[in-house]
Order: sequence, then C-alpha cells, then structure tokens
Amino acid sequence: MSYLETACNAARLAGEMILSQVSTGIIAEKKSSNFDVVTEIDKRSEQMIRDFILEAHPEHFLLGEEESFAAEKPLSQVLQDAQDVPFLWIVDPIDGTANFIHGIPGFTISIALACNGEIILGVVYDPCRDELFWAEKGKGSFCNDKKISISEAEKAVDCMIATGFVSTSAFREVNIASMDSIGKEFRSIRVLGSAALHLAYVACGRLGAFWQYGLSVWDIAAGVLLVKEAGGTVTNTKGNVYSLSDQNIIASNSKVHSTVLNCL
Ligand code: 2AM
Ligand code: CA
Repeated sequence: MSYLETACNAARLAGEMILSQVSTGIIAEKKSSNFDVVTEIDKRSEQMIRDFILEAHPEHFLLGEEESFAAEKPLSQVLQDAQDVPFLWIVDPIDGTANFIHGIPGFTISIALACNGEIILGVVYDPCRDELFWAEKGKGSFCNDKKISISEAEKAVDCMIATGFVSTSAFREVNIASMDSIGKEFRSIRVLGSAALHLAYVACGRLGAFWQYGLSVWDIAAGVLLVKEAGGTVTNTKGNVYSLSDQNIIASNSKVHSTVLNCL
C-alpha cells in the first residue's frame, strides 16, 4: 500500500466509525482545563488509525494527539527530534471535538506524514460531507478525485476568512482581539471549529484565508501541505515560513496574506 493509500484508508475507516457515534450520548471528559475536552471516540479513532498505519508500515513512528497528551516527553522535544525521524505520522483523530460532542458538522480526521521534519503528505477527511482532501509534496492538492486550487480573489473584501478558539484562555484573548481589525478588511469571518477543515477550505478556495493562535502540530500539519500544494502561502503570525513547532499561523491564497499579517 502506498503511503497515500494508507493515509486515505485510515482516515475513511476512522471517519465512518466517528460518524456512527454522533448523537449516541457522547460523554466529554475534561483534559487540561474545563474548556479542553476529549471523548472515548477520540481515543478509539486514534487507536484505529495507529493500528492501521503501523501495521502497513511497522518501521514508521506516529505522533497522535491523545497519546502525546499522556506522554512524558514534551511536544517541543518530539518536534525537535522529528528532524532525524525518516517517517513520522502526525495524527489528529478528531479535529473539532467540540463540534462532534455537540452534534454540529465540522469535525475532521487529520493525517500528515513528515520525512525528516518535512511534511510530504497530508490528508484531511470530513466524514459529514464525505470530502477527502489530500496532497503529496510536488503533486498538487485534491478533494476526492478533483484537483483543487486556492481562491483567485485579489482583495480581502472579496474573501471569506476563518479563525478559531483554542481551549487556552491567553490564546483566546489574543485571537478575539485580532478579529476587530480583520473584520474591517474581509467580507466576513467564519469560525467552523476545525483548524484542519479551515485549511482544507483555504486550499479549495472556499476561504481566502485563515488565521489562529495556539494550535498544535496535529491540527495543522496536513492542512498546511494542502494549502501550499494548492498554490497558497502558510506562515506564522510574524510572517516567517511555517515550521512544525509554530502554533500561531496564517494560511491564505497568497494575495491577501499581507492584509492578514498587517491586521495582527
Ligand atoms: P481539537 O478539536 O483537536 O481540540 C478549534 O478552533 C480548533 O482549535 C480545533 O482545530 C481544535 O482542535 C483546536 N484546539 C482547541 N484547543 C486546543 C488546544 N488547547 N491546543 C491546540 N489546539 C486546540
Ligand atoms: Ca483532536
């Protein structure tokens, strides 16, 4: 099985299971704070994806959100060490857990593969709309079997932009503060609840841009490649090229990137 087939099949398998559990009385457990929640389904999804990928590629490593939450090694160290790992899968088993818990569409499975710290493959699957976004480095981005590309809009006023709120209060505050200036430049702001989905929507041109503070690598690694391969730009909020340890990011169709940057 190719790496791409592995990622797509794992995402679809987990997506089917997650969808079957919507509206079944899902119990949310608190993680790091009252705002940070997880369910048994997040853990089951991660285990399914882990088993599937490591059975196909036993020599590879996998960084999953839920297991890493309980791990002893700090994430910053794991990401530094990633430079020397030939094949590291980076998995968010449910991105948009809050949507999932409340029965709101807009949760995804995000799977990326990094080769010595460089993302070479990204898959984001939205089971609610059966949209599978995928990209391989140098080969473009796709939604199901169609090639996708970023929005051609030149001006911010012609673009929709999205953002989101993480569970950490300091990051929420800075994100809310930035909405004021961004709201004056763009057509409208959306908060759909999954960073991976926002990035997929920038890649396919539904959104002109996305920005958010406080994200983790599993929320964005796959989506970053989708945007880049669709012709877009991804930086941190200082305007530097995205690296795996960046938490604060801007992704756009390139043309409105500087508008977002100047608003922050
Ligand atoms: P999650 O559903 O996997 O937690 C919501 O705006 C987005 O922010 C989702 O992608 C969500 O991912 C992510 N998010 C929420 N809290 C977070 C946190 N504490 N750290 C990193 N990402 C977070
Ligand atoms: Ca998650």
